Amino acid sequence: MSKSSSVAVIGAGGHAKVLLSTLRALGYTAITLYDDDSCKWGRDILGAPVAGPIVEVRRGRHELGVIGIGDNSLRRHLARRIQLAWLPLVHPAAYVHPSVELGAGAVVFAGAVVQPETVVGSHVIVNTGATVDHDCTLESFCHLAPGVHLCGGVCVGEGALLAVGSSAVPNVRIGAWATIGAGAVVVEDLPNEVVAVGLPAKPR
Ligand code: JB2
Repeated sequence: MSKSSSVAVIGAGGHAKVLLSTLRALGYTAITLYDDDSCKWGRDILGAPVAGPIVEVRRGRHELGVIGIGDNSLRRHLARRIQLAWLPLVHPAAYVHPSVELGAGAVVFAGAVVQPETVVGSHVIVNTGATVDHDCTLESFCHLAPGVHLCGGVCVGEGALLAVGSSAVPNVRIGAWATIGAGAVVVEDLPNEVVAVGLPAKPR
């Protein structure tokens, strides 16, 4: 896809700002943001306009889109509701091995590393400086916050949130929609929807 393609960013908060910087680093110039907070309409973020509410994205006739909202369930809701060609994005200062499968709308930010034969699902966030070793599976809509580290063979379930600086030993599974607290270390499989904190990470 050409770097002159018109790109819609859904959301205009902090996550959208980092996405915007990633799009710019990749050379995209025609970027428009949409957000349901009316206070943001008509403003610009890092020089890109916030055109109006999310429902108006259809009018923009954008060729590509990316969801710039960190909340995992809201990202899933929007991905299901909006018809756009969702763009996977890798910041030029990230390393992603060529064998990695990247799903629609997945984003890998600056300083992140994704090693061979990992599978990254749709609308996943691999945030700043996170590392994912070989043969991991990141299911759709999960989010690895800045500085998360996963050893090889880890599976992160759909919609799970791994907070800043958390990590996982090899071959564990973190359940869907689980929340792993900041700095926690996962050393065994964790069930769906659990909230786990500490070292070793234990359900709360
Ligand atoms: O329920 C909602 C809703 N809640 C927030 N419906 C709709 N349609 N929009 C919603 N929003 C919009 O998402 C708000 O209007 C706001 O513009 C945006 C959220 O911005 P905020 O800066 O609060 O969060 P973020 O998602 O951009 O960033 C979070 O996630 C990132 C991954 C923050 O925690 C960041 O620090 C983090 N890096």
